[in-house]
Amino acid sequence: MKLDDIKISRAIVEGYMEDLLDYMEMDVAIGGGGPSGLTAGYYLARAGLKVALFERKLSIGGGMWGGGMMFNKIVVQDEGREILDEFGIRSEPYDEGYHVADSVEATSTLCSRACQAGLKIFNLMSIEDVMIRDEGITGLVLNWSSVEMAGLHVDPLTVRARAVIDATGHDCEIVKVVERKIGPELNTPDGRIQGERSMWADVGEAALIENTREVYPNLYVAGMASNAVYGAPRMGPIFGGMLVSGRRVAEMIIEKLK
Ligand code: 48F
Repeated sequence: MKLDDIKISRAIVEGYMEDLLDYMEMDVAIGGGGPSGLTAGYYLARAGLKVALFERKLSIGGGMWGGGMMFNKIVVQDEGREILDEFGIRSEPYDEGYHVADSVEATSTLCSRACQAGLKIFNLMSIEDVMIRDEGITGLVLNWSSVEMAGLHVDPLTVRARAVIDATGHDCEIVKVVERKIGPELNTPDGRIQGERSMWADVGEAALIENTREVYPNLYVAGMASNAVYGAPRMGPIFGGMLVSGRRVAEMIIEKLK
């Protein structure tokens, strides 16, 4: 077969533009492709919702690839193992209630299974703002990460969504934008971001599920962003809570939108 370079380029541009136009309007937009965002995307897509995830970096997976201090293993507790099993990610029991998985297998499988369930991932895009209307958050304001990195002054584009999930991790970037734009109106004790506390796996993991909530109309927090917004500890390389938080936020949104 003789290959035509222009045909290859045309296939990429046409395919991408088709996807981008298709996802100008969707049910759920997820910010951040770490374990909580990917898990949420998997369960939402499996429930038949139209859902896209926007990730700043080239690679998907957030803080899961590196395990703990670059030892590429993650630990989950029993509740997290259920979700690893659902994805077909292998784990080994360690001590009672602890399970160890290979972080590369875990991350790549989460990503692959979520895509195959119907989650659309746009990588290399950064969420720089949100659309705020009377009824709450109605969409995301996006730009290429390369524009952000180069410090170029280029205006962004918008996509509409019925619900948005902030799964941007420790920095809770979407909630931060909302706080900056509207002041102390968040669904937290004083309307503001409470800030992440120091590492304490036991307390952090327990608080995470409680903190996976709707923090402003149509804006939900999942994963580490939840603990950062609600003032709970970080938990280091135990990942069960991230997976359970992703599933929990999906259940909440499915219940609301369906
Ligand atoms: O940090 P991250 O993995 O978030 P998570 O799902 O999981 C946290 C754990 O990895 C770990 C932990 C476990 O105990 O504490 O840290 O809560 O993934 C967040 C992703 O969001 C992307 C970022 O590049 C990362 O891949 N991200 C952050 N801000 C933006 C963004 C933004 N403004 N636009 C797009 N992506």
